[in-house]
Amino acid sequence: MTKPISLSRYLVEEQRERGNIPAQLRLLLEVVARACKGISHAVNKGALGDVLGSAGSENVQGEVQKKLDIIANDVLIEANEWGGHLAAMASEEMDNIYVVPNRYPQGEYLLLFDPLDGSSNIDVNVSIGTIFSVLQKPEGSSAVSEQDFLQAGAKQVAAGYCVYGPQTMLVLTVGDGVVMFTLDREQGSFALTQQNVKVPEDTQEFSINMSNMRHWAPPVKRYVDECLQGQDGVRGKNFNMRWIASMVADVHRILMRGGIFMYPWDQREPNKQGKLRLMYEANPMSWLIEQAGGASTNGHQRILDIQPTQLHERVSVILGSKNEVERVTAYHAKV
Ligand code: P6P
Repeated sequence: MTKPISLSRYLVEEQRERGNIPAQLRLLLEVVARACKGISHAVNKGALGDVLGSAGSENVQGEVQKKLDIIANDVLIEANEWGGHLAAMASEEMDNIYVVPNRYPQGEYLLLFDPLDGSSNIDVNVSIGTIFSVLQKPEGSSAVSEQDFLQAGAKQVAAGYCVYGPQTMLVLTVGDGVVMFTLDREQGSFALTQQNVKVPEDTQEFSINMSNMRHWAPPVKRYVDECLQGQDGVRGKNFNMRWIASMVADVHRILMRGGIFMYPWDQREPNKQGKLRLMYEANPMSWLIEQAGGASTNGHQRILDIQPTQLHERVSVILGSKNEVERVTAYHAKV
């Protein structure tokens, strides 16, 4: 097998061939990748390091923060603030945006992240991950503000995640398809292991937290009921179900073999659009899925077209194999 190329070489050659990764964006992606290596190292310590358990604080979502949530957030802030490629950062773990301090030069990009998604899985050794999204600071805006972040997902210039599983893998798009890198711990760098990732348009695998069934809206209940009826029902085929309760792990599986992931609006908190956050979970994952030939809606519209009004706003998410997402979305249209 020929030696896989490194992330750095991939980014340089992409810029040379397609001109879609300017130097500052390449620096940003390499810094985020290096930060993810550091987070992977911390995650892998487990009980051998003082990294498990609760941090004794809550985030803006009102969720108890795990120690690793805080560690991962700090790693990303410290890795990115001095490079001159960013104007500001936003994180699930911070109420407000983090403006690059005056002691460092400000750049043209905005970085948003969920530093450690799937935290409830940390203490039980199940895959978790870092999700990130890159926007361009709007032209002409003087002092960077939260308003500058409120751009539709279609405006992203890069998006990706790092999944800390049996392998640590970095998955990335800059708008020219999806590529995957595997962390080579002997080299200490990410090696290109998959290009031109494609999500099959059909699937026999759905992913949803079934314990919420009684709270779902009718279109979601109809879709899942039909899957459960199997080959004797209207779908004429049997379905499998997976729910890892770690979006990064569920989305990675879908990128690798297809499937449909749903965290839909439900009646538990009717005033909330959903559980997942638009800016740093749904948008980056939706772009990756679309770049791999899949689809992603909130049941009514393409997620990447949603104009955000708040930094931490939530959204209903239905993403994955195109034909299945279109079916669920069509069921919503018939209500
Ligand atoms: P539930 C993790 O907390 C997360 O934000 C996603 O990664 C995951 O898909 C979802 O929440 C799991 O939610 O309600 O099944 O625990």
